[in-house]
This record gives sequence, C-alpha cells and structure tokens, in this order.
Amino acid sequence: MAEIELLSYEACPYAQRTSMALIEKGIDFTLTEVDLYNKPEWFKQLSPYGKVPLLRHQGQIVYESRIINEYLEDAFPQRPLLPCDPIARAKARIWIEYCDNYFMPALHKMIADRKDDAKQMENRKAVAEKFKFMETEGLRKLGSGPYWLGNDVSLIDLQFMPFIERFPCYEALWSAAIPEDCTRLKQWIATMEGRESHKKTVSTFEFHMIRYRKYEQAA
Ligand SMILES: N[C@@H](CCC(=O)N[C@@H](CS)C(=O)NCC(=O)O)C(=O)O
Repeated sequence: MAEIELLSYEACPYAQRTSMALIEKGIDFTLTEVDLYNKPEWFKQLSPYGKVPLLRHQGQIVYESRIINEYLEDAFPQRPLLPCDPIARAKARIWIEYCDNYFMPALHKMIADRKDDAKQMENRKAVAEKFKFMETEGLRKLGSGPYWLGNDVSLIDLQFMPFIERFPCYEALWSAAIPEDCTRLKQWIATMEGRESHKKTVSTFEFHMIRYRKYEQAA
C-alpha cells in the first residue's frame, strides 16, 4: 500500500483532477474505487460530504479536489504545479476559482435546462462567452503557452481538463461549441490531450455519453 490513498470513482471529473496531480508530481498512490450508488458503510463514516475524491495521508483525510491538489502542492513541493512568485500564484488561483465558479456553472446550467429550448439558446451563448473569456483574459494574457502559465503544466490545466474532456458530450447533446476564434484554447486542449497524466486518466467519449444520456433522459 502506498503512503497515499485516493478514494475515487471512475467517472468522477473531480477525482480525475487529483489523479492527474498525483501523476504529474510523480507521487505513488493507491487508488480505491468507491461505488457511489451503493456507498459502503466505511466510506459513509469516513467522508464528511459522502463524496469523492478523498485523500488519505499520514492518518489524516483531505477532501474537495481543489483543496486536495493544493495540499499535495504543500506536502510534496517537488515538481511544483504552482508558481513561486506570489502574484503569479494568485493569478493561478484566480483561474482555478474561475473554473469552478464561472465555467462549470455555465456547463451545469445546460444539464439543468436540457428540456427548455429557449433557455438552452441563452446557455449556449453563455458557455461560448466563458470560452472567449478564457481565451482572451487567460490564455492570451498569461503567457505564450502551450499551458495556461506558459511552458509548464500547472494546477490550472488540471482544474479545467476533466471538464474539457467531457465537453464533446455537450456538443453532441446540446449543440454547445467552442468558438472558432478560440485558437489558443484549442491548441491548449490538444497539448493537454497528449499529456501523460491525461492519457492515463482519460475515458472515452462513449463512456461519458452513457452518463450524459442518462441526464438527457431524466425528467
Ligand atoms: N466539490 C467537490 C465535488 C465532488 C463531487 O461532486 N463528487 C461526486 C462524484 S463526481 C460525488 O462524490 N458524488 C456523490 C454524492 O454526491 O453522493 C470536489 O471538487 O471534490
């Protein structure tokens, strides 16, 4: 058993963020899959929110993907995934927060409004605006790529990537799209798709579609 245990669920994008961070940092870990549809009693006792990801290290637990990734950064400073400079660090955190508080809610709204065509038109526009903002305010201003912060992969890349991986389902089911002129964004996606941490954690389009179709069919 490795020093670190990650409690995960194969389809969970949040747990994928943490797997990617562990792989990027070269940290050995044990992956324990939890059946979220039939949660074992030990998991209910362990996980305050009843959610994955959850990390066990040195007799302690850490949960919430973003907090886990920052914990890994603090506890294992080798192969850093955040810059040292305080301003650059703050900027990285701004984008990490943007992912969860602006980008993902726009995606979640597409799921929530799946039966309402008028709202979906607005939602498609809102998602496109989020991508444009990421392109112009993020990728184009922060450096010359290929990653969010330039030459080195960072926690920002890992924060977004699992949701970008699932975006083709939003395209297929709800006609969402990445605007044509988001060229830096598209290059970044291609770069991330080639990254080992992504290749080791990626699931296929069909795998994701099985889950998204269930949303589509739900009342
Ligand atoms: N904010 C959490 C979200 C984690 C989350 O929603 N995980 C889902 C699986 S993708 C879960 O464990 N759901 C079980 C439940 O809500 O009962 C994070 O970033 O870690």
